[in-house]
Amino acid sequence: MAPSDGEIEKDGQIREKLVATKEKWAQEGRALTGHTADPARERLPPGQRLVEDWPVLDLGVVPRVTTENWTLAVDGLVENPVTWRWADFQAQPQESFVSDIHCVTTWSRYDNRWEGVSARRLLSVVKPKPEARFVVCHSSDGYTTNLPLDAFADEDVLLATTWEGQPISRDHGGPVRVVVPKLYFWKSAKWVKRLEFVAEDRRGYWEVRGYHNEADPWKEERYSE
Ligand SMILES: Nc1nc2c(c(=O)[nH]1)N[C@H]1C(S)=C(S)[C@@H](COP(=O)(O)O)O[C@H]1N2
Ligand SMILES: [Mo]
Repeated sequence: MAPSDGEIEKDGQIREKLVATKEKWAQEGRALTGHTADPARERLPPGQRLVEDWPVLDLGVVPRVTTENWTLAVDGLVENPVTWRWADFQAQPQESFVSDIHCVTTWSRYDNRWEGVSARRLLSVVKPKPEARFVVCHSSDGYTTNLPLDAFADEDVLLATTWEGQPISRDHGGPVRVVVPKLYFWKSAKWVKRLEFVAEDRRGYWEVRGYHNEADPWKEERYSE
């Protein structure tokens, strides 16, 4: 039997001050340059700076997800809902992509090598119904983020289990996190436990706190108007 989510323990508490600070940044439009850029011509989106390390950012609640207790439910408007455990996930074709990370807090990191199951593979298994137009990602720390189905279906979107050849660490959302390279990194859910396909858009944790619904770094979609 797959353990129910209630059994996944969590360490830490929501860092309310940090959340409040980020909400304030959204209100103030922090780091906005007012410029857009073309990814075919430039590597670094407007207002971003390059880092070599990989910062950890989250709400402060760190779930104890392991390959033993991890489950992924894919449900909502799909023909074939599934609940995958680790072995089911590993039985899928594994793919590897290299992509850049762009975080709304202005750091970017180039050339991250990820391995895992592509969103396209997952879509071919669950088969979204024609009414499905958005995906809500749910995580074991209580975090959520929303994506248009088109954005989730992009060829470089991955349910990633390794980074630079190593299992993704607990802090970075292991054992399985979503990676959506073309959008700001808050759209990439760590500790993903459920992907819900819906007809109407439903804003996630940061999207209801002033962050942009689409989150394209090249259009500098940091915050909503
Ligand atoms: N489950 C979960 N996923 C999350 C977050 C979170 O708090 N919880 N934070 C988001 C934000 S704001 C960012 S910038 C990235 C940070 O990922 P990292 O800690 O691996 O750099 O995760 C995103 N995904
Ligand atoms: Mo972020």
